[in-house]
Amino acid sequence: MTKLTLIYPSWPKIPEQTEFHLPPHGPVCLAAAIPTEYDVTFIDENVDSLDHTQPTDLVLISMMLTCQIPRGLQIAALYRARGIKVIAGGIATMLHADEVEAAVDAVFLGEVENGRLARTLTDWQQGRLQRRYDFLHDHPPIDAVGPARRDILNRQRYVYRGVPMVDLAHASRGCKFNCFPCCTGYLGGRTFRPRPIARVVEELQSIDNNRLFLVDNSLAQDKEWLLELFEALIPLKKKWISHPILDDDEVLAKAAEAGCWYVYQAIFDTSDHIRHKVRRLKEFGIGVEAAVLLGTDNQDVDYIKRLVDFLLEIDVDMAEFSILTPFPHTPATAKMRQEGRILHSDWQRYTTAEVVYQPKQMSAAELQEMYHYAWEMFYRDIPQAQRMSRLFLQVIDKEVADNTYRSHLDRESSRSWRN
Ligand code: B12
Ligand code: SF4
Repeated sequence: MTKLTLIYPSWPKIPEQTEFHLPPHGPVCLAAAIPTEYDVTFIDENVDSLDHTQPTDLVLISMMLTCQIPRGLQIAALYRARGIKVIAGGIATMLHADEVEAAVDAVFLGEVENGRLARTLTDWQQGRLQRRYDFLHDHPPIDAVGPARRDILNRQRYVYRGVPMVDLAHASRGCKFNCFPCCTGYLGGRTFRPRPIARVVEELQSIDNNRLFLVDNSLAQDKEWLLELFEALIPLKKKWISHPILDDDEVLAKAAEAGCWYVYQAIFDTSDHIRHKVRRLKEFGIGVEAAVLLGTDNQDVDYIKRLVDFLLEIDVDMAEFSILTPFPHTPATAKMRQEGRILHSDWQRYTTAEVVYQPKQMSAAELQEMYHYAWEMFYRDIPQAQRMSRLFLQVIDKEVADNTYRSHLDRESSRSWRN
């Protein structure tokens, strides 16, 4: 049997964030499109060590983040030195296509479904692998997206304090918005592409994990579809996390009923609009993890101090601070490049924990200092681990209420989380 090694390179973690590892989603979706005659070994270098001397016929490297690129290219060089061909794909490959193409045998840009990856593998087997497979602006039909192949994951590796991590899944692709720091418009296109709800339900039902992360770009794109999706999720009794959900009472109520546990909510100002949004989410029993971008052109040192006070005042459950980073193919980067404000392209340092551009109303050093200030101030009185435990307790309480709590999976029982 032809042996494929699929590798997810390690990336530098954000030092301020509690370190945990989620099962990668790109690789399991990609694996679902590999024909069954191939034997697939998956290595997530974030949780497993890679032995590049093991026998393999072909290497596939999946890269999601810009800061994963340097390590991904190092791995490619190790295999190519042995004469083994390397194909790279995934979000970061799409964003850094030329650079990656120069370091591997082929780049695959875009989504693999509808036989596209199978045809690429056939090209390789027949000795006519092309340098570039470009499907970036040619998305496969959305109903070609099948259930991900989660069986390739080494499950025991994705555990935090004895508790299995959430499983990742998605119900749609594309995003109709075009927010300035974001590259999803370039990647998945600006058309909302919802998967057929029956197929999503079928996939989620088959996942042997009650806790999920729906990684859809935005659950704020189509009210009717959302209501239908959430209605269909109710009988599954899954508990899930997501990116922002449409700010609409009917939708939020249905999301809560469908098991929404908490959302990553972008918080960019101290307005009443945000205050009400957070209050309403909480009223519906949905937790809030604030995703806070620091360093936008309207912010100065005082603004960031006020923002942190505001987060504490409106009582979000968790906060994740990121420094605005000029990732390729975002509107923000186009503007910064034009203004000559990008300091360097050392991708390893593009983690969002480090300032890599010249802010407008602060020095780079001041912004870096304010980033540390934000993490420290927000978690000063209630540390991160304690806030995270509270969120876990919320899901445990929801599960106990609807008889889905599986205490044997949480090796540290709910009692230990409460202590
Ligand atoms: C899930 C996710 C995460 C998860 C990742 C979990 C994990 N273990 O993998 C978590 C929450 C950890 C995460 C963290 C971060 N993320 Co994130 N994340 C995403 C998200 C929402 C979805 C990615 C995904 O799974 N897509 C769905 C899969 C199916 O698509 P895919 O990967 O493209 O795979 C398809 C194809 O590309 C192809 N494919 C994939 N691999 C390969 C390989 C080969 C060989 C081939 C042929 C094909 C192929 O097959 C798949 C099916 O068609 C994206 C946004 C988005 N929607 O893409 C942001 C995104 C990737 N994240 C981003 C960012 C900025 C971050 C953070 C830095 C944010 C922060 N400050 O915290 C952190 C990382 C911090 C750190 N250094 O520790 C940016 C990337 C920017 C960049 N250039 O680096 C994105 C694009 C979001 C954005 N709005 O800009 N993230
Ligand atoms: S930030 Fe979210 S809503 Fe905005 S374009 Fe990116 S994925 Fe879409």
